[in-house]
Amino acid sequence: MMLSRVTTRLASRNFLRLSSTAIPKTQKGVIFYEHGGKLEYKDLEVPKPKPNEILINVKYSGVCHTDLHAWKGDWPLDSKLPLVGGHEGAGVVVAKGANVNNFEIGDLAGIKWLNGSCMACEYCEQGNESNCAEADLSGYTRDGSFQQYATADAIQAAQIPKGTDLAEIAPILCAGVTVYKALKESNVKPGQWVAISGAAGGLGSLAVQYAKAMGMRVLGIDGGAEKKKLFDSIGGNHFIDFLETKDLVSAIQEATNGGPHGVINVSVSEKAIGQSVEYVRPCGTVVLVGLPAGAVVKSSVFNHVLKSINIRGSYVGNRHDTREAIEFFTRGKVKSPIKVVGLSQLPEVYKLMEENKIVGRYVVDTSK
Ligand code: 8ID
Ligand code: ZN
Ligand code: ZN
Repeated sequence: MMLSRVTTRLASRNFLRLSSTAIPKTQKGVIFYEHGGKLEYKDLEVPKPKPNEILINVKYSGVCHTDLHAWKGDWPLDSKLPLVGGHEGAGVVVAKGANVNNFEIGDLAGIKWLNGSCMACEYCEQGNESNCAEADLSGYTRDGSFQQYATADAIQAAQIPKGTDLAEIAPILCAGVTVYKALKESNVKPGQWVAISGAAGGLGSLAVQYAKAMGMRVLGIDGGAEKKKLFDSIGGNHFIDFLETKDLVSAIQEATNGGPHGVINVSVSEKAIGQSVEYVRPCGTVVLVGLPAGAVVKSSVFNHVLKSINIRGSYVGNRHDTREAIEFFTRGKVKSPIKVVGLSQLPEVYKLMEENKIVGRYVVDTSK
């Protein structure tokens, strides 16, 4: 009697807990087989969650510039191939592994860049999970959210409150969390100036809003009338068009009465990063977020010392940053400036991104 009970329990642990709606065997997704190769919209196998994972029926996924880097393969970090990209996926939990206790079938959940980590090293212990050597990255070291069904480590998956608009929250899962963390790292206080370089892109347009919600005055730098229009509409204080401004450093220092107290670099431009080191206010902080391929940041030692500036890198955010970034969104303090297109149109979005023509964030609807 006892033995059969134990056997039954063990046997049931090996089964996934499934949703009432049937999970198909195949699904639509976008996959590429080599870097820069064809982005194929096709039928893919539905992945199975491991004991510590949930299976999410992804409804919407944001398209981050990181996805473009992953496809091009222009970073010194190996990705898996073939690869399904995407790491801003929002959807519904449809199955879970036997060890998952923090999600139920039917809950809303989000796929982030950091899909999982060892949770045992010194970085994980301190809440710096993205710096873990074992970090497992959605849409990079494992297949991501550009498919209708994707798996996520239940510990790292984002908890999304019931009733949330899944298309609008999608960009918060990477862009929102990343800029929120970067703004905290900048140490800019309420009433002080922060400059957002790349202010009308996916990360930038959220950075402007988080900064406002945190009480900062925001100077935005980007190029073109459409970008200025978006910046003004989301509450930015002063816009500098880098395509039209001759002496950018002086213009920014003048507009902020001596330079911004902090700079968030979210452009994909080595030149812009170099300029930020020059225009930042004495004792201010330059935060590096954007990752232009092969870029190096140069800072004159004399300038660096006499102005006593800080230059620091900021890499996504941890679970707590995620929770807080989602709360800002849920409370209506930040809105996602999104354009929704079908998943099958992903190659066109990549093209626009490459030409720097994206204003705000594109989100793909996985049903189309
Ligand atoms: O954790 C991280 N550090 C992290 C997380 C997520 C994304 C880093 N990223 C990186 C991406 O890999 C990418 O390199 O941040 C960068 C920006 O991602 P994004 O916001 O998704 O890219 P976007 O929507 O294309 O926006 C870039 C903006 O920069 C502007 C463009 O016009 C665009 O609006 N820009 C460029 I390119 N050159 C500029 C310049 N010289 C510029 N703006 C001002 N000055
Ligand atoms: Zn991203
Ligand atoms: Zn670790």
